[in-house]
Amino acid sequence: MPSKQRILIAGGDGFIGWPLALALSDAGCEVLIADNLMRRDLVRSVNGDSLRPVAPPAERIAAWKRVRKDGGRIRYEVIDIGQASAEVSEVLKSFRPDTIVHLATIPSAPFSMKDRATGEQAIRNNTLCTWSLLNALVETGIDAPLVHIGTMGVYGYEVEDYDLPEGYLQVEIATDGGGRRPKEILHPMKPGSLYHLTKAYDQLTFEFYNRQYGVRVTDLHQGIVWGIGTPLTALDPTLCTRFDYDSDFGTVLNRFAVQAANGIALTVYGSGRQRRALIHLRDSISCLLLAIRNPPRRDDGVRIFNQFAEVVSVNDIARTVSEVQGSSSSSIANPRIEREDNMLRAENDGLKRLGWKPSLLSSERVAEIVEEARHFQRNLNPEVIKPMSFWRRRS
Ligand code: USQ
Repeated sequence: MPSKQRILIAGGDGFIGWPLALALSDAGCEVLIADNLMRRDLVRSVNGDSLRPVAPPAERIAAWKRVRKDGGRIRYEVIDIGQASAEVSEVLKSFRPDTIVHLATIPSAPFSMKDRATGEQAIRNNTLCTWSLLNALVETGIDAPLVHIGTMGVYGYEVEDYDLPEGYLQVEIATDGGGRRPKEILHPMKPGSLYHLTKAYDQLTFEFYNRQYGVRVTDLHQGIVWGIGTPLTALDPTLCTRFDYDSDFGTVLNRFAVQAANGIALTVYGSGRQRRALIHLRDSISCLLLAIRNPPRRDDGVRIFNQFAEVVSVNDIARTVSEVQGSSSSSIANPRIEREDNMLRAENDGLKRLGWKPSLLSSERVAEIVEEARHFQRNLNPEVIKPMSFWRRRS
């Protein structure tokens, strides 16, 4: 375990960042959350909000100290990482992290495709946050590995007749003189939204900083995260993480659970045959801990793992939710430009080799989400259930 490590979580106020902060603190690490609290405002800007109210950072940390009794060491600093690169270097110099976890991302594909302003905001924030953290590592000379959450969406959702590798593809190229030689290249990227495009850009940025400056990076290409908590967030109501269900910031399974709990027909986009990778929030945290605990060597290049437990279709998700809480589905004209008959196949052995045991979609876990959604029914805004962002150009 990375016990006693000093860990900077950029974006530690978010859906994954907060449970990760708890898990690291629980393991004896000193945690500094660096976050501009933007996620809270962004969700409100689309008239959404976490279904289950989320306490301000200071209250969450106070609750953790109460629960832990030994004063679990988490601090937070409000900082706009993408806009304040000089301050980021100062934070690194004073905190001297052993590891940086980079979650400072606007993570929503629909939000990034909503209009010009949100597209620009997603591109600016995501690319500059990545650059700012890498720049600070080089500028300060601090030799801390960086762990980043990327996305399975960088590969694109096509019909392939091979398993997507973990980041890199072995190819053979024709050389001068008619020979052939093997070469390892980043798997071609086919992002399906501006958000996913920023994650593709991140890959090149990591390669550059690793090759030029030896920065050690683990890029975790994560699938869709479902679930609403971990054993640690469940210790006290104030420790809960976000539960977004709106069509911009909620992801498909959690959204369906909220819809089912409220008697709303499940919003299956298009045919529902889209196949996607899934991972439960608890597993996402386990994988992050493993990546922190096992940093790459300097000469490993950028390490990429595919972080997902299983591949399912949107219809499979709707079926599982309906089994838990009888509900109908309404086929909604797909607001996205995406293949509805893709065939996702991908490797996910790297994290398993480090010891991860994936947990799969189960009625029990889905029932937990439905139950929580029912409990907070009074907070539902039905206006934000239907798609609010569209990929197609509108006149
Ligand atoms: N979908 C529906 N109905 C809904 C919402 C979504 O049918 O009400 C469909 C979408 O059309 C899509 C699939 O479900 O085919 C997944 O959509 P999503 O909104 O759950 O997830 P996505 O936009 O792909 O993005 C999410 C996270 C992102 C992460 C990504 C992993 O927001 O941060 O990177 O999942 S992945 O999908 O593997 O690229």
